[in-house]
Amino acid sequence: METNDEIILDELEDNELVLQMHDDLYDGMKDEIIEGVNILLGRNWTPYDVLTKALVEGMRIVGIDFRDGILFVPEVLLAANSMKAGMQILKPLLIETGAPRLGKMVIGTVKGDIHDIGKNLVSMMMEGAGFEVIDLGINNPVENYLEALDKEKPDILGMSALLTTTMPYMKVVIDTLVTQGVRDNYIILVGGAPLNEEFSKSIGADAYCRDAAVAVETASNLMTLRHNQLSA
Ligand code: B1M
Repeated sequence: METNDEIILDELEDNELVLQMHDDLYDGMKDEIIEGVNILLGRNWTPYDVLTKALVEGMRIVGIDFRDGILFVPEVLLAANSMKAGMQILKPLLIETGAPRLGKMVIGTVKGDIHDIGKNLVSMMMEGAGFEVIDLGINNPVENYLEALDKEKPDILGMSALLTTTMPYMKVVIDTLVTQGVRDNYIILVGGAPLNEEFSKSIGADAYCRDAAVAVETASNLMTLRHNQLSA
């Protein structure tokens, strides 16, 4: 069997290179992911296409084998680190649109949950679309959200959860805002693989965002609606 050392990434056709990058992500080969990202960018791929077709798709495959007990936490961590290294290269490119500020968002992964790749992607895409983003990181208790909302006065609160055990915590945050009488000051967007529209409605969020692109679209639409309501 051919070993990875013998593969020269730069000599591969685009589609072969993307498949090889899925393998490299799976194997947690950070340097190869960095090289692959740079090659695709050098071939005039858009940063968004590199992100979605090479990295996000690769991580989707990792997720399937993690679920099925083929991959374990240490291996998935290596894959996640490789993905982050690729995202680091893409981040400034996705952000450098020079778009005017559309609004401000505070975002964080909820208490008990340390998954942050999806949230980071949402932050990057929102910044790229012209939003100012305050990222609270992972494992946020309700106090962190309250403090940030008070300090930053954002238009949007975004919450991320990747576990069925942590997604109910989003309701804890929203209920606290309701109790304090400030719920309606914010557009509340939620996302993460185990969520859906129905869950989002049931906890009193404004919208569920399936992915980062939907998050940007939804945030933009709801901001426009808000401006129109305020100026009516
Ligand atoms: Co975790 N893990 N994990 N994990 N992990 C999942 C989520 C899991 C589905 C894997 C599986 O079984 N197939 C499963 C959850 C099962 C469940 O609850 N139903 C799981 C498990 C069980 C666990 C542990 C419990 C494993 C263990 O310890 N035995 C443990 C929990 C740790 C904890 O949080 N307390 C754990 C740990 C880890 C690692 C640390 C190894 C690592 C995280 C590294 C990191 O994030 N820095 C990890 C990873 C990488 C995954 C998978 C493989 C990949 C997640 C990911 O990054 N996807 C994941 C499997 C999967 O989801 N398919 C899995 C790529 C990312 C781009 O997509 O995060 O969905 P995603 O984000 C999308 C959208 O969801 C949306 O937009 C993003 C971009 O398009 N979105 C938002 C997300 N947040 C949003 C917020 C918004 C809007 C949109 O706000 C406005």
